[in-house]
Amino acid sequence: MYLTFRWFGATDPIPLSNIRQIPGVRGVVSALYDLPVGAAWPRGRLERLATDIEAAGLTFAVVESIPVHEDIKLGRPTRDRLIANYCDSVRAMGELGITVLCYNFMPVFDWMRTDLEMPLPDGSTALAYDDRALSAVDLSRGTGDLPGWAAAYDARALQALLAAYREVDAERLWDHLAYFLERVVPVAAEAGVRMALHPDDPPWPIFGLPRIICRGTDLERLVRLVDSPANGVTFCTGSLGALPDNDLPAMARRLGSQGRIHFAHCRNVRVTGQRQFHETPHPSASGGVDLGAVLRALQDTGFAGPMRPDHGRMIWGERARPGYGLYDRALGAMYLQGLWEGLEKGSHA
Ligand SMILES: [Mn+2]
Repeated sequence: MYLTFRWFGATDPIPLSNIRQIPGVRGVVSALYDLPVGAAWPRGRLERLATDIEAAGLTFAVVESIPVHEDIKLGRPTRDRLIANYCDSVRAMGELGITVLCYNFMPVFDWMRTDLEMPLPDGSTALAYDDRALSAVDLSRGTGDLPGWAAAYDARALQALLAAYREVDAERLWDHLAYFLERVVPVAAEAGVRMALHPDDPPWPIFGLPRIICRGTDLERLVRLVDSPANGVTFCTGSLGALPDNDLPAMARRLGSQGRIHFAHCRNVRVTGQRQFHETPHPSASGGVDLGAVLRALQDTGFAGPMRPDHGRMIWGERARPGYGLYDRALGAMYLQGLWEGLEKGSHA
């Protein structure tokens, strides 16, 4: 593996020069954030972003993400034009040598939390989710009461979208995912880009919307939809780890041995009840995910792709985008590479 770090582009308050100073971090995970969903990404824009990253002594390793337009997930007739745009963006990535694309297929909302600043006993704060708190949110007034989503949709647009999804159950969503991948994966393979589907976060349906990438069996089904090495997953330990039934090391071993893990997101969570969890520091001892066992599985299956520390807490008084401060993610980067080195050296002892 090689270590990467997410950076939100020129508007990110964390400069690339700071990321460059985290030992071991070689790659940057970024995207074009100001384009409308569904637009083809101009190659020149992507190239300028790559140039900025390279000027800082880093490489543009992963695009996270090119968002999938809701019309594709809904299977609307407009999807063919939108998929053609998506393929253009993938080709642009390939031409610039950016080889991994992290994306997701969650209806309407991707990540969801009910508290962005849950205090932990050590005085830090972390992102948290409680299904009971989520069911108390009234979406008839739009997304104003949803932490992190306040400006996403007005009430009318949201209600129209939710109504459209009443026709789309989980199996229909699988059909739409297959339709999308059958068209995009061959283009990605040709372009030298590996598609890495991010699991649903949290891994269960919310607001009656289907979520289909939640368990090991879902990931296996996904990679079989289009049987190509370019059709793989982002192995996100925090998303998958919110379901106690998920045996993460076993899942990593199975998918890794098929060569279908193209990107690893590593973080830890503590499950505190039924569909209730909060994020924790990265080390295994801090939460419910055995990162040591996951990294060993990745190492045993020869994982050579990018890995990044996923969400961090807010520590040392930092104010930043929820989950994406510098300090705790930098600690995570140090933990992950120490763990990796220890496993590597231990296995050669
Ligand atoms: Mn993740």
